[in-house]
Amino acid sequence: MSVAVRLAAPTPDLDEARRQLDALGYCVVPNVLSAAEVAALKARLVEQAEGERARGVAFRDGGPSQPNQRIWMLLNKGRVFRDLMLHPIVGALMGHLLGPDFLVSSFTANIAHPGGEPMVLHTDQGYVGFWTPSPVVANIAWMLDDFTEANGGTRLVPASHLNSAATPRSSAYAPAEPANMPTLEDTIGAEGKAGSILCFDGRIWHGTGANRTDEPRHALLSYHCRPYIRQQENMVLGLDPAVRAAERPALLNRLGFATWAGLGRVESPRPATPLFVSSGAVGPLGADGVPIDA
Ligand SMILES: O=C(O)CCC(=O)C(=O)O
Repeated sequence: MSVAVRLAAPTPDLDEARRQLDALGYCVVPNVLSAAEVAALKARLVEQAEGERARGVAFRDGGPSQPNQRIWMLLNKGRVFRDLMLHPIVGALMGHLLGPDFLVSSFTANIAHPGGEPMVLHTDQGYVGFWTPSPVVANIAWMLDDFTEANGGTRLVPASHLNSAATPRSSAYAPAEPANMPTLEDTIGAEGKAGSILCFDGRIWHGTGANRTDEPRHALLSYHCRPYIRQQENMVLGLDPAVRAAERPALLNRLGFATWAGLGRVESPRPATPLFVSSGAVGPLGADGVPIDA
């Protein structure tokens, strides 16, 4: 790295964490999860990952030998994951970056196994196609193992969220001009103990690090967006109907089942309740109000 960079020291002080997010684009907050919570999340994740491999539906990446495993749509894969999306830290940090009505865009896991190669550097809102003065998406990486430089702790380019020159210039998911793109040499490895979170602004350049140890690095990735941005996981199509029927309104609202400024509605823009999971779409009617084929 050619110039000295300021690093975000892990902090339990959420005001300081928010200042670091603004100035550097990321922060690490320790002790967000207890050892028991980490153990429960990790046990469910490891079991699910094994199950997806056994069933032949595992998604692998992390280089040509594809050692890493991604687990998608965690919202369908255990109450322990759904509960996490209502953890107070989510509101405290996502609310700061994205406003109070942010949504869960996707909730996934990345198990970075030994031999995993660094992920291509990217920003999580590259598809927007222009730099935005505030983030429209943001991420929390929930550390279920210690994150270290050696085991693939997420690599970030500090303060790159403020670098409008390194923004993709097309509306597709395209890289920035090569001259402006950061390289791995510009990155630092985020470190923290299991139970910490790494929170980062959607404009910051980052990617999974290489895992040069003998142990896998387990992380949950909750990706959040402003309420007018399309979610990465399609909750309407993808959320198990049994989960939707049983879940708490607070969670369903955060998954996008409430209208926002008239968006996401079915029929009236003024639903009678804040939560508007409509099963009452109005079909073709004759002038007398009786359903017709049309
Ligand atoms: O696994 C990580 O450390 C980060 C993953 C990431 O950057 C991504 O999925 O876009």
